Amino acid sequence: LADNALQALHDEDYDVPFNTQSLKHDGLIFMGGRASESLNGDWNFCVDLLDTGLRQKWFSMLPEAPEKRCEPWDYDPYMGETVPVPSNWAMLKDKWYFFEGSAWYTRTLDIEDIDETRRQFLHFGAASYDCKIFLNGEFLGNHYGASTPFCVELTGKLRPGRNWIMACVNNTRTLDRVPMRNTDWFNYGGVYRDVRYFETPRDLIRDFFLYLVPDGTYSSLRAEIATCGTRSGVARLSIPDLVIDCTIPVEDGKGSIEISARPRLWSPDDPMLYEAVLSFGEDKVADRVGFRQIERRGTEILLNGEPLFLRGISVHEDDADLGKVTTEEDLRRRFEHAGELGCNYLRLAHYPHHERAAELADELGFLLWEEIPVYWAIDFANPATYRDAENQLMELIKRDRNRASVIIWSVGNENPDTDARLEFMRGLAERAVQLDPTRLTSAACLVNHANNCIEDRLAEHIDIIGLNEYYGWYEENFDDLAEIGRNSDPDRPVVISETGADGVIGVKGPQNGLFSEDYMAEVYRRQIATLRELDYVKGMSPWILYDFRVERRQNIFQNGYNHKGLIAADKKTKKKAFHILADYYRKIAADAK
Ligand code: GCB
Repeated sequence: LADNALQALHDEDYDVPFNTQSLKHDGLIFMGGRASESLNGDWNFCVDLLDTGLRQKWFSMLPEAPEKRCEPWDYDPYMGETVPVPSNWAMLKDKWYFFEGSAWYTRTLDIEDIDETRRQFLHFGAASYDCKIFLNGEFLGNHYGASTPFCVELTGKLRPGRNWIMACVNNTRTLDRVPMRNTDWFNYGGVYRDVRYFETPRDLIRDFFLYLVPDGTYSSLRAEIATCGTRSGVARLSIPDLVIDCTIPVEDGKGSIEISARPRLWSPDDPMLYEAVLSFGEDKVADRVGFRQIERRGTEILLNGEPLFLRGISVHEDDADLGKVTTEEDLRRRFEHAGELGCNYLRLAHYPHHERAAELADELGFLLWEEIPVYWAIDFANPATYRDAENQLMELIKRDRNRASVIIWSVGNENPDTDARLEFMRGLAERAVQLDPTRLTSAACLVNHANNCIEDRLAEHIDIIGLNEYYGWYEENFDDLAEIGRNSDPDRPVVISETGADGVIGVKGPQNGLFSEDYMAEVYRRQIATLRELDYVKGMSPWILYDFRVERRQNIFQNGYNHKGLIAADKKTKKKAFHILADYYRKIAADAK
């Protein structure tokens, strides 16, 4: 990574500069199926609202038995309360439900024989929002961003036998973060994805990007690799089912090759994946990769040269009981419900979801929109905020760019059209294309309400104009939607990235029906009737598959939930609007055949 991930903030509070040191792991994000030891399970835990731990240096306390200590202390990192990792603390105890601040996680890492010829790392799937890592009292670095993975290198720092890992995780909403202070999803803190320990040879593969060359001929693959350690050498790539076994020269830590091949193309109807194995010296990684081409031409979106309509649904990743902890079962249920709706596409809003989501979409045949949390207002003029956003984008892309299912990188959602925002988000869109020429870019853009038309200066810098519109809900006058449709003449595809209404199961709602299931169903009917007439609309992902928890919604119908789900928070009960959308999607799919 990425000095980008490390921000110089509030250091003056402490005599150790916790935010300015680098996580020294040579940019390792791509894991490629490496063997690892799980460090999930019980970790010692303590919330620390006042950041006493950083001031008193709790991380440097020795794990002595209390009876041997001769100075008073405020916390026992090595004993006392434990929590499971992965978890979100809000879901564990009532007293932690609204806690925002620092919390300390501690556990042992026992390694009898340290192999000095190898490198040792920790891998965190995600920790929200920033995470300072300590090993045996030494500060190793700080990762920013609540939803992307990171590694911490331990090489040369481990001692034989017992070691102590501490993580100080902080989910305070601040002005410089991405997202900033105001969101419409719950601020779940904690280490909520897997933590793993793994070793590599000294010379290792840190990046592997394999794709169909997007030139319309479907006849060659390109592999780009990055290594660290010995600067030059030869890597070997094999894709047995395509009878490919070739070498890639590596110089200055980089190598690439183009290979003639005509793979069976990946699509939702035929989600074909090929096993690819890459080795370099003693290091070896593997991945299952699909090959496909996604492009836009005029207002069309084409998959493997064929016009495509995105029959989608937006999803958050939180589950009622576990917060943002994602299980295989949750993911499979999400895709199953999307399948019942007739979807070929999901918008994974508003932040990077668990990496298994895209792996499963690859296997099951769903297209995905992936997004970083450049959400509503953030501090667009702050260079540190940009570095944080760019780093989250980079980590997401490096994690998922071998996933054929992912067709869109979204660089933001509903951001005010200011000069600073334009600069910021244009920069992100350009960065996405630089890191990955095989996908489209998008963002949820704006309507100009004065002229009633789609108008956003960002639109010319992205491939697909995402549009969140809530006619029938936040915008009362439904006829405006049809007028916007008539007044707009976009030169590229529009995808309705959100639309919807709150509907509470069993509630009749106030007089005009707001918050009732029937009113919600009516909004869906009218939305579909209007949108189906707009030929530049090439897809939609209404808001949202499930009702979800959020702090800001507290009226008597909401009770801490956003009720725009087509399915209630129990993840079972389907609302009327579910069936209306399912009928529409079935019809579109039938018409396309
Ligand atoms: C939006 C946001 C989404 C909200 C939704 C709503 O435009 O993008 O995060 O949850 O509206 O329900 O208001």
